[in-house]
Amino acid sequence: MSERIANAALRQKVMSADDAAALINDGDQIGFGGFTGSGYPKALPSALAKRIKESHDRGEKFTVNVFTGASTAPELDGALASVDGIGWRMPYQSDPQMRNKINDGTSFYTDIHLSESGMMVRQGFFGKVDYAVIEATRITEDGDVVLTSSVGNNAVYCDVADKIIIEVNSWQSEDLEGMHDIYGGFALPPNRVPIPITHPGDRIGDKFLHVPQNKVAAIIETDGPDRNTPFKPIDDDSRKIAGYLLDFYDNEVKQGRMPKNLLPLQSGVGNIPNAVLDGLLHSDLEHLTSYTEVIQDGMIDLIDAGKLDVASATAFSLSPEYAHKMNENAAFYRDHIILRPQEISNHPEVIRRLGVVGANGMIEADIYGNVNSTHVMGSRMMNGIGGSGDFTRNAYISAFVSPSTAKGGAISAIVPMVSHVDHTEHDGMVIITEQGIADLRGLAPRQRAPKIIENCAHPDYRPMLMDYYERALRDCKFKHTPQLLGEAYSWHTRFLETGTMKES
Ligand code: 0RQ
Repeated sequence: MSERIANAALRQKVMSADDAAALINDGDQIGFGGFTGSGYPKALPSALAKRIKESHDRGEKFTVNVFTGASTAPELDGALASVDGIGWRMPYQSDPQMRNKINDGTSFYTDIHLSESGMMVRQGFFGKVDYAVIEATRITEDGDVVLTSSVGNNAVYCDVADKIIIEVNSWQSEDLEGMHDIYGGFALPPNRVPIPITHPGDRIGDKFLHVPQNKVAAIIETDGPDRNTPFKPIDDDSRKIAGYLLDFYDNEVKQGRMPKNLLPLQSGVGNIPNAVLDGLLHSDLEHLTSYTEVIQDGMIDLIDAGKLDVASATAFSLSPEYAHKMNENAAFYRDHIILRPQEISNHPEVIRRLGVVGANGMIEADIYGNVNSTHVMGSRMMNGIGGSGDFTRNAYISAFVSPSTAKGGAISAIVPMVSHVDHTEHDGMVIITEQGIADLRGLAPRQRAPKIIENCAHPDYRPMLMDYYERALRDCKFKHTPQLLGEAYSWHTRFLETGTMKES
């Protein structure tokens, strides 16, 4: 048995994943660890999926409700979704199987702000949580848990669940001990107190997660890696978008609106944020900080180059090469990285106080600056809102970044009216595509539309958008936000009918 379980009483609870899965029943609500493919339990979900499949083969009903931090991996979302085992799911996912089950109507999905997911569980809106299933790199002699590559909602689920199952994963570095900062000061109103973070590097909690030993129902030993996906090489459009964003930051510094080392940075994951981090690496900026959700490869490069002093997040989202590097050098990186509960990494109060500078991806924006991050053609769920709303509403500067077209040019990312709204025109401040940048701060709707169309839309769609806007301005009775309601979604319906938003 692994010496990573130092507590004698908890060592008695070690069992196989199949035996632990046998504890779980139809209808149970399970709070799983895991955030962007890091620190999720690797063995229990597959064993549970097997049990669910066997039940279904016998003609019995068996589904569970799945709570997580954010997206997980094929071994969790994929395994359970592929056997139709998930009745309901929250708060964020990005797994292809899970996405299909949401979109074909098999599973319910409640897509909520990541900062609010734990809070709502504490408030009891989702009912009783039966099991918390989390991943640890080590259990101390006192029975405290050293978490792994994500913190997510682990603390909430362990606080509220009836029973706890812990996977102790020997693939994860034991040197992660000291990287986590588990804040336990949450209370429900009217007893809330200020969260005492005034700098991204502040530590306000404990390095261990304390779990009540009497709730621990099983411990499973594992040794599998996180779902680490390699990053695609940075493409030209991403480089252009990153260039516009960095020039914009540079100008903010020149205007005296940001200090020379910028403000704490937040970025989504993907090609464009990666290009931004690469741009920062090749800039002469120093003493950068980050207050974000996920640590990605580019941030590790910035730490290595001595340009990023500290990064605060709730999880890693690293390529296999960088995950290996983290495992080898966690003792060094823990001086520069803090992993916090997502209730804190994404907390509006802290984001607003620190003046975080955010940049997130989008599916589409409309000519007035409303943004859709989640639904393709208004109905098909892509991933979820994730933390984009937490940051966008509260950041000092909120940018949305996207190529100006999708699906080989058949879809314009700038449309007359977004087919679903995640971020209203009141929240986003800057829109950037490879065509250019529209700084919308302080602009009224009629001042925004020409700017977004001229600066951000693809030339193939620019005349169509301008034509729509000019006719809306002429024919709409009310001139504040002119729309032609009978036509506003014609771009989406044309795509659904003909396969392109372009007019024939
Ligand atoms: O589809 O995979 O089939 O090729 O959407 O698009 O351009 O690769 O961009 O990976 O950055 O994702 C908004 C989904 C963008 C993401 C979204 C299709 C496109 C492609 C992916 P394929 P790209 P990205 C921090 C904050 C919400 C969560 C968030 C997201 C696929 O950024 O999930 O921000 N955001 N979290 O073809 C139809 C359009 C489209 C479109 C793109 N207009 N119509 N399809 N696509 N635009 C991070 C966390 O919270 C963890």
